Amino acid sequence: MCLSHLSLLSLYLHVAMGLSSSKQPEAQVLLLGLDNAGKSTFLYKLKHNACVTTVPTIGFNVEMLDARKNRKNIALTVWDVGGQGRMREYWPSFHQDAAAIVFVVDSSGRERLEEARGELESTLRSEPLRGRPLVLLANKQDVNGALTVTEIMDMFNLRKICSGRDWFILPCSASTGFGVEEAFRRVVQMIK
Ligand code: G3D
Ligand code: MG
Repeated sequence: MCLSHLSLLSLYLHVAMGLSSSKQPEAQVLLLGLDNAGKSTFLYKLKHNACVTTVPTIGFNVEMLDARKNRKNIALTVWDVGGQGRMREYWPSFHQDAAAIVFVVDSSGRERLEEARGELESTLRSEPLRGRPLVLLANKQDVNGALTVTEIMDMFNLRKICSGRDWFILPCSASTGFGVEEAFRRVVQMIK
């Protein structure tokens, strides 16, 4: 998989969905995080307001969402790239055209937080993503004992690793829907 394939696929999706001639502003959003963080659940909750039974994403899911900003419609393409180890090497291919990053963390999985922190840090070091806004979702807040936003912010040293970009962290539960719309609003607000 390479960038040109992605651009072609994106173009194909726009044509297929009748958006190619709409002159509507467009933006691509990257949905990242470890496997099992809740990315696909978040995406389908947002898109269909439904709890869809997810299977580990092999490759990627992509959805188009309509948003409104400054009284204009924006067509958002959200790429949900598989988080499993072998897929992570493809993440950089998706960086080029991303207007914003949404990084999903499983707040109930303390044992993988360090791994998630490391992945976020290396994502933010990617040159094409320099200055791109980040929304960090502290997901699975419905689980007893889930880490709070403040705890994750401290553990990830977010203020430091996000210097030079707009960022926001917010609690959510992709499966119940708590925080999902708010997360989307934040993303739209931050897109330049
Ligand atoms: P991924 O796309 O990041 O790999 P998925 O993750 O969206 O496939 O979700 C992985 C598992 O976490 C799924 O459970 C899903 O239902 C669950 N999940 C996602 N978001 C939440 C949440 O906010 N709260 C809780 N409690 N669970 C969540 P299964 O059991 O299907 O593997
Ligand atoms: Mg998935």
